[in-house]
Amino acid sequence: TVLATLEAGVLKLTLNRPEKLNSFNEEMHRALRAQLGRAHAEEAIRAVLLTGAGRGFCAGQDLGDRDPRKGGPRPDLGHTIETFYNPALRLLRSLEKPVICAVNGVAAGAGANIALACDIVLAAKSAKFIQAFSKIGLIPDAGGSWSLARILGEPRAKALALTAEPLMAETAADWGLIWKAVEDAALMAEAEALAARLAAGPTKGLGLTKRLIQAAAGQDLDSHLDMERDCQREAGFTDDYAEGVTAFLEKRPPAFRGR
Ligand code: LHQ
Repeated sequence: TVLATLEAGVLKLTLNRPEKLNSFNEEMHRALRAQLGRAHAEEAIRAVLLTGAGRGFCAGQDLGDRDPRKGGPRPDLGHTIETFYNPALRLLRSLEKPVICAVNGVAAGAGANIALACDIVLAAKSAKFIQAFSKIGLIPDAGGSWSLARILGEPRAKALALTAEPLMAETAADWGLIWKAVEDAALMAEAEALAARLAAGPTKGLGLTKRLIQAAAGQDLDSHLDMERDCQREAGFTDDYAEGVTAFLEKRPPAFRGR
């Protein structure tokens, strides 16, 4: 349910239940979590590229999995979130390597919010983001109520979440919700080139940069300046920093090794 390839430092993960628009069943949850765990553990992985198979990116939770018409007790959605979505979100955000998301088609519900949790989001111009939750009586999960409010502010966050109106990729980019909207036919090539470029980068420094930017909204400038000092100290001890400066002085491109 998740195709994984590792090439030149890029772990490419393709959500792969195209007949259900790559909505999450338990098997896909487990597969994604295993791959994200692997991205943390393996030094050879220096960037992650997340995308979807077929015409959609991801339609969120597979709603066929818990059909109320079948009767029985009401499902504990908090349990699903605690077991699957929250760990995946935490793994994505805490991974100190760039995560690129190529939103190849519709991203709905938790599928939209998993995309928004990635570091750099490219979307096909035909793709749309739908906070579908309110249509079925739920709240935006997978970090959505947090990221929408933070990125867009309350007016747009509330309107998107309360109405579930689709947001086209170009508007999402205009609003700063994603990095850019690209022509459908160019999406994968552009996303792969970006992932390859970042995978050849100074991984430790990129990871520390991600850590800092994510921490910014949660602390005051004074604390943040201390954190920058500590992170820069750590970056300054890396082989890649020595290589970066050496390459600059020798007027040649750097050969970073990710440590
Ligand atoms: C699907 C799904 C889907 C199953 C398309 N499930 N089959 C929820 C509960 C539990 C725990 C915690 O978290 C959550 C978080 C959530 O994610 S809640 C939100 C769940 N997602 C949605 O409500 C979105 C439902 N899907 C849609 O509204 C539409 O499918 C969209 C707008 C995504 C795409 O529309 P279309 O392009 O018109 O495609 P379609 O609706 O015809 O879908 C194609 C097939 O995929 C179809 O199956 P079929 O057998 O009829 O061809 C759909 O039933 C299936 N599918 N999403 N979430």
